[in-house]
Amino acid sequence: MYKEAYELIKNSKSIVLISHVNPDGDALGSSLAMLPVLKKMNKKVRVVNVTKDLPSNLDFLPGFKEVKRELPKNYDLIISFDCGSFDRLGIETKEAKIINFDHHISNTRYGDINLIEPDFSSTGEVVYKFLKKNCIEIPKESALCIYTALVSDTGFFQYESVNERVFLMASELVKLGVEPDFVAKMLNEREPLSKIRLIAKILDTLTLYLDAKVAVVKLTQKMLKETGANISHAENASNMARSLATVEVGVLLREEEDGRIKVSLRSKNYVDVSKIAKMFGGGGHKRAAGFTSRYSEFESVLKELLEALKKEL
Ligand SMILES: [Mn+2]
Repeated sequence: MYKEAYELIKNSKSIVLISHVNPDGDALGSSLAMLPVLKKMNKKVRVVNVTKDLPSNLDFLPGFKEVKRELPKNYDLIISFDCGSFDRLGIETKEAKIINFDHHISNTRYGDINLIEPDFSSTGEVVYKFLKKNCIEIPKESALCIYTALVSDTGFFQYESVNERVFLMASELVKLGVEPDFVAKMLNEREPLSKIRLIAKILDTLTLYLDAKVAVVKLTQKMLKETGANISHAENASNMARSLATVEVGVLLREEEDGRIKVSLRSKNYVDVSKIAKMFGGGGHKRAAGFTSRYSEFESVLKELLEALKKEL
């Protein structure tokens, strides 16, 4: 499959690298990792993400400024990254062939070639495997992007997906010139004041349920307006809720611009939140998943969710 994907790339002229809406470090990092590789192969390449405000803490990734919101006029191949279902790419067309790089267990396999590794730490790791399998030299810029993808999705080597293979990959990326402290400072030490103000508001809503095993925090559009923060600044809120000693599942209920409510779930030890997200039409990983609710009031969303969680606790 990895060889097949390489053949398809070789036989394509104009390629789109695209990741899911509201991208994280893995989504953007893994797509940007392929940019210098394809440029070296003399391909016409455009990196696309339809999101209006990309997370500013990822602006150090080589190629960040080249990311466009629109597809080019002509292209013959789409490569998608870190995206469990086609609709999360935010594009209409399905005309070109698709290679689907991902590690979500819930991936719907919408590609013509699907490189899905549910046990992998990150989509960055799938990209790394692709480069290795095809004996492609890893450019320094790609190493930085893959490393960023890796630390973003493992919370800097904290989660269950971290194993010897991950450290061996990290070791090689560092050998290729990645400076871990630089990446950590870029990702974590450049917070805007608006984000800290937003987090204060979100944490103020923290409520415990089900014998304090579930912690729920809320984000409203009003909070975004009051603080001037954007929605990507709330990314960590469910992790913070989970970090409480008694808590197994941390939940963020997020009011979207269109009034719908997005639910993100983080578990600590045993609840498979991808299973719960799937029940409500979403997806993700065992310890991190999400869905958009059919309800648009916090109370109804929460009632339904707590009923589902109760059975798993
Ligand atoms: Mn990922």
